[in-house]
Amino acid sequence: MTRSIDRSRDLSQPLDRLSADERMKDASDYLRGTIDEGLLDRITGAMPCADDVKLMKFHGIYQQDDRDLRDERRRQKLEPAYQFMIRVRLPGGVCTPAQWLKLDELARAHGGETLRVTTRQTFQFHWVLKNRLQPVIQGLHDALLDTIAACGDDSRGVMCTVDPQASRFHAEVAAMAKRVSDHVIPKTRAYHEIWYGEERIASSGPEDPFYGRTYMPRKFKIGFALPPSNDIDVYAQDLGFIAIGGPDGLEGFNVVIGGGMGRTDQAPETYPRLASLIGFVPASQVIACADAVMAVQRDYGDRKDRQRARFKYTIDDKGQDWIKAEIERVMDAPFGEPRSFIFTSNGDTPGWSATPDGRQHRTIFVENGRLDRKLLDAFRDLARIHRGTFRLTPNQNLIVAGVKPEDRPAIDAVLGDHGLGTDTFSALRRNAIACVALPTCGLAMAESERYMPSLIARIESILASHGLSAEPITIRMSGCPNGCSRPYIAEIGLTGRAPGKYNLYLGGGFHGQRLNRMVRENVGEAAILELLDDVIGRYSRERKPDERFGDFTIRAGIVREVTEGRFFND
Ligand code: SRM
Ligand code: SF4
Repeated sequence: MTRSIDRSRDLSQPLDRLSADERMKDASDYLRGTIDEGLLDRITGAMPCADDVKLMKFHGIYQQDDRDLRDERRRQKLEPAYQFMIRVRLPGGVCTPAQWLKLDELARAHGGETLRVTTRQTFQFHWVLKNRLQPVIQGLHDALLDTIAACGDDSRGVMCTVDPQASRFHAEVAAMAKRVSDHVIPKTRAYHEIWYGEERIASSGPEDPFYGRTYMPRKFKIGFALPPSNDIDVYAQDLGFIAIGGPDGLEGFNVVIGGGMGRTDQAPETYPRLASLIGFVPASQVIACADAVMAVQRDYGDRKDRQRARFKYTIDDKGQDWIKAEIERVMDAPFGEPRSFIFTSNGDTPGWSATPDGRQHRTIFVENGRLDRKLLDAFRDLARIHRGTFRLTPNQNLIVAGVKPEDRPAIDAVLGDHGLGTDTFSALRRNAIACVALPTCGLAMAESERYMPSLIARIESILASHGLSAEPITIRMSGCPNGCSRPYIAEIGLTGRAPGKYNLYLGGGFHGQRLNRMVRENVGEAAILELLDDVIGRYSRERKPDERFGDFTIRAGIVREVTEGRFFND
């Protein structure tokens, strides 16, 4: 019997046996809750109803407070300095100059004069006050942008390899990523009613036929990679498609399932996992495949324990062979044999590059994706003259894409005027990612974005002292174990444990193909630098030609290779 793609059946278990979040979703009237009432409450800067705070995530909005001010405000008996983060839905990270100018205008007016490029190729506004939420979302709507399903238990922003020179199939694959993104977003009209003020239309059937009333058990992430670039870190996706081309064009995709980074310290039942390769689908079957994979996770994912509700745990609990067979049954087609492919890097290459169609692209390094006032000014000037698109990279950088050769001098002139004409950053810094963390992230245990630049400067000195200044090494920092910078696949990974304290990991693969392993737990900067000095020194003396740092740490016996796709901290 073929299972239905639509969620026509009720949950097999009574709701009262499921987690509180499941009951909250079920009672939300397809993500409406009482958000509209809460927005009108002017007594507090927060949403008065806790369930609405959770529901707003499905609308791409997070309630936060300024953690730098928490203690002081508590002392003054004031409520926390509430503000909101808004995440835009931007499949494949593509935006037009007109959209850029709108984003810039909204960030200056309502978002603390800053924008953040995220590790999943989109923009985040921070510092938005409750009464400014509707103006921002309506402003985005004017620029044909929205924030639907940028967060929440649904399919998040769909990623796509950004480097347009990587493959002649880039346009086809980017269009596919957009199609999948449009296909998998929730269909409820709640967003339109709450944020655009549209009237509720009576619906004859379920408002969200695929998701049903309780949506996914947890967030679900999809990405498209174009070898040889693995910039999207396809093995960190719940569902990854690896594009395979042939002599006649794009043939289809290898499919990987069950990637994920999040773990909880001291909870060994949670772990990062690399996605497993399960087969090949022709390009014509991508939507059906995405539907089937999501339907299997929707129906079998853990809805009692949110800590184990991600797809990676469903796969490990049910068994990969069983999951694959179930996907094939829902898809009504078997997977083909995986095709061969090679990844060489998961980073970006700053500077100009050319594509076969005669266009040029300028990749600009943006440290940790933070667009401050200075960078906003520069990109506003670029957006005023640029006739192509902007691309946001999964490494938090920006590409001025599709520049005609005759327009290049004007782009160079603007970059020069803003001090962005030359790329002077070290290879280490260019291959670094840090998550947002403090002061906005409510889950941060330690600094990340604000601390990483100074730590890198110290590691740069170590590399220089060992004659390795030009060595590209991937380094990623997260302010907590959730791993928003995908630290568990970096050659050097750091995750926050407490203020100034981090777990240190070594041994990840240079192009995101291998998990790393913890080598120091809960240590400060001095211990981190001492170990890195020792290991980098050995790397300089003992490395084989072209041997990557992560590979070296394994060959030299500094860390044991993680071979099972999971992470172990022993
Ligand atoms: Fe993330 C939660 C920021 C990519 C794993 N993430 C959060 C929240 C919303 C904190 C919260 O729940 O209150 C952070 C908001 C901070 C702030 O102030 O902005 C946050 N995550 C980010 C971003 C902005 C980091 C960045 O510096 O760019 C990234 C936004 C991506 C986007 O545009 O959609 C971001 N988060 C990721 C990634 C990387 C990826 O998806 O490729 C991961 C690891 C992959 C994965 O999902 O396994 C990731 N974020 C998490 C988790 C752990 C999930 C888990 O399975 O355990 C959480 C916590 C949670 O969901 O409970 C989380
Ligand atoms: Fe916040 Fe942790 Fe994600 Fe960093 S890794 S943004 S601290 S949830």
